[in-house]
Amino acid sequence: MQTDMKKDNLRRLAIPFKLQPVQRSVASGLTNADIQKAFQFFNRCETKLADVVSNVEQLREEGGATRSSPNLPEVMMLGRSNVGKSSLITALMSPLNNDYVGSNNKIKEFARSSSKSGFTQYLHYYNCGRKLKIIDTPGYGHASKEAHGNLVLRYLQMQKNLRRVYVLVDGYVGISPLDHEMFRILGANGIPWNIVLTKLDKHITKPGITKSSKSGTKQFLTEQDADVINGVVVNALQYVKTMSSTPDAEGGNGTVLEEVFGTCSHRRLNYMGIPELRASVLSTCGLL
Ligand SMILES: Nc1nc2c(ncn2[C@@H]2O[C@H](COP(=O)(O)OP(=O)(O)O)[C@@H](O)[C@H]2O)c(=O)[nH]1
Ligand SMILES: [Mg+2]
Repeated sequence: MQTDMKKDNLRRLAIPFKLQPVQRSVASGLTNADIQKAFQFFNRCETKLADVVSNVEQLREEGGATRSSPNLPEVMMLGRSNVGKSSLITALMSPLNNDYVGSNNKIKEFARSSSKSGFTQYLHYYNCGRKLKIIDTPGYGHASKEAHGNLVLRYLQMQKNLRRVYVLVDGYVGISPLDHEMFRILGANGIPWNIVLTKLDKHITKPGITKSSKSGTKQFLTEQDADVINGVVVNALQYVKTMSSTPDAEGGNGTVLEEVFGTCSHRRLNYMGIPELRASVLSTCGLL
C-alpha cells in the first residue's frame, strides 16, 4: 500500500521521489491540500494582462496602485534580465493539466518571454481570477536601462498592495552582486522577499529513465542529477538562513523569508516547484 502510494505520487508529480523531501522543506508551512487547491485555482482562473505601467509619472498619478482593481493584493517577480521571470509567470498562470508531464499541449504564453535580454520593459500587471495580481518586471543587469530600474524602485517605494517579492536567481549561475543590491533595497523598503531558483533543468547532464504510460512518455532524472539539483536548493536555503540570522547594519536582510523554491518553467523538469509557488502566492495574498 505504502509502496503503491509512493509510486502513485511519483507518477502524478512525475518528479523523482528523491526530490520530495527538498520540495517539502523549501515550501515550509504549505500542505499538500494547499498545493492542490492552489494548483486548481491557477488552472481555472481567468487571467489577463490588466495594466501596463510604463513610467514613474503613471505610478505617481495612481498613488502606487493601478487604475483597474486598485485594491487587489500584489506579488512581484524580480530578477536579472533573462533569469526567467516571464517564463515563470507563464507557467504559474497557465492551465497545466493534472498529469502535466508528457502533455503535448504547449502552454499559452501569457507573459511574453524571450532569449533576448531586456525584453520586458514595463511593469505588467496580470489579474488572476479578479483575486490577485502578479507583476512582471524589466530585469536588472545586462541590457537593462536606467529608466526601467527607476520604475521598479519607485514602485517599491510607493506600492500599497504588495505582499511579497519573489527574487528569481538563476539556479545554474547563482547569486550575483546585483542580486545582493536588490536584497538590500527590498530590506530598506521593508518588503518581504524570498529566493526562487530558476532553470534547474540546466543541471541535467544525462538523460534519465524514460517511462511510457497512457498519458505519454516521462523522463525521470538520474540519481546523480537529482542529487546536484537537491544540493543547489539546499545550499540556497542555508544561504538564506544565514542571511536571515545576520541582518546587516542597513537592515538589508531583515525582510528575507526563510523559503527557497527550486523551479523549472519548462516541461523538461515537469514544471518543478510551480505547484508549490502557486500555493505560496495564494497564501501570501491571504487566499488559501
Ligand atoms: N532551460 C531553461 N530555460 C528557461 C527556463 N525559464 C526560462 N528559460 C529561458 O530563458 C530565457 C529568458 O526567459 P524570460 O522568461 O524571457 O526571462 P526574463 O527576462 O527574466 O523575463 C528564454 O529563452 C527562456 O526560454 C527554464 O526553466 N529552463
Ligand atoms: Mg521578461
